[in-house]
Amino acid sequence: MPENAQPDLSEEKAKKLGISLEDYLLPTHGRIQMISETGALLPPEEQGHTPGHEYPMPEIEELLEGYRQLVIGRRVNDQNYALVRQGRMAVYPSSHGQEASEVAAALCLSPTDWLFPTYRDTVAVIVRGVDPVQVMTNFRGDWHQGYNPHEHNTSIQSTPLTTQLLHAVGMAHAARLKGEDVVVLGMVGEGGTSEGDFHEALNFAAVFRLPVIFFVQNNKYAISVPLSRQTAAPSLAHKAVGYGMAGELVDGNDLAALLAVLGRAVKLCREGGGPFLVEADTYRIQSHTNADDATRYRHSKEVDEWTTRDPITRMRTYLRSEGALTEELEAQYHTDAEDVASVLREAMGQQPDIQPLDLFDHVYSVQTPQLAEQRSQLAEELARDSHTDNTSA
Ligand SMILES: Cc1ncc(C[n+]2csc(CCOP(=O)(O)OP(=O)(O)O)c2C)c(N)n1
Ligand SMILES: [Mg+2]
Repeated sequence: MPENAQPDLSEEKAKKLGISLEDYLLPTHGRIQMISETGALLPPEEQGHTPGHEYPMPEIEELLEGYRQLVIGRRVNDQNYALVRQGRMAVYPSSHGQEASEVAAALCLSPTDWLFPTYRDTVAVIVRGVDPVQVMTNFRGDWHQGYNPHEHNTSIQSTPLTTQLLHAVGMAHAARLKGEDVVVLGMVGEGGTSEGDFHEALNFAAVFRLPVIFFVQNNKYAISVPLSRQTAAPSLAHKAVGYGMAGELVDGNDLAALLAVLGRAVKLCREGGGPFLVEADTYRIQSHTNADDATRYRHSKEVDEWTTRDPITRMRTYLRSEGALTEELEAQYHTDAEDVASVLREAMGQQPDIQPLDLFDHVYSVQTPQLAEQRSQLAEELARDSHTDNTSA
């Protein structure tokens, strides 16, 4: 074996479990789910477990903190959606209905791990600890991303589809070369799995056995394009086996199942058993963004069906029935959520100080002649406008 090659731990694990490598790598039959849509704990035989795909229930404390973040995440989604409609923000891709996947993606990592989110994953970024106002800077049309990725080991929210997975793999490879203990989680939509970058990222990560979790939120639509036009595979999690990595399909509206599956993937990645592909079966309840009218390509009946699988009511019912979620705690969580919403309203109500010429300052260290020309054209235009403003005042 070449000196820098990693051992294939999947093969060892499969052998220990007495199952074939394929059975270890392929997702479980069906999907992993722990809490039913009505909030009841499913009996073990209905949780989707097969040998090599067994998951213990997360601790109640972890679920309570997850639930708190769900409540805050839903409030953030709905507040931002409203701010866009009031014209106080340019655009907001809401993850309403997908909050369990968002929260679990952030909570499964340690502060020293790295998260690579997409434009959809504002809630995950906030759960990582990034200031919500800084996060929203990007969506109000300011020129910069708004937060420093190194402060919370959370990359910028990627808008070019799937580029973030290549960056995630690069980060994991660099950390390995530097001898650092870092697990990387890259988020992507099901539409993003059709990009060439998806193949390149997964193949590189698998060949070099990097500690990366590819977390696909299958919310059934890529703007107006449905899942059926995206893939003919039995599930997106099945794609893993072709690369030689393990894949798992999990109920993306079940916080408990998500924390269990992602938690195990993080643990195995840390031990050298990565990479992993995890698909969350979820649904985008609202429009793609405010620039989209979802009624033109899907029926309200479908949305209604998914609304009954809401991740928050389900976890609330479970935690109440366990006696863990008291009325005091619940009131506290709602106060926490209102506090975040009011900070967002206050900040987004302020006019940002935008200097249009800043656009040219951070692209090249030495500007191209074309950019220099455009800059001076814009400077002239701005000077003309301010002159007109002054004379008309
Ligand atoms: C490389 C690239 N191609 C096209 C687009 C335009 N675009 C923006 S969002 C989107 C749909 C992506 O769907 P999906 O990956 O399922 O993520 P979701 O929006 O559902 O979270 C497309 C095609 C883009 N941003 N980047
Ligand atoms: Mg999608």
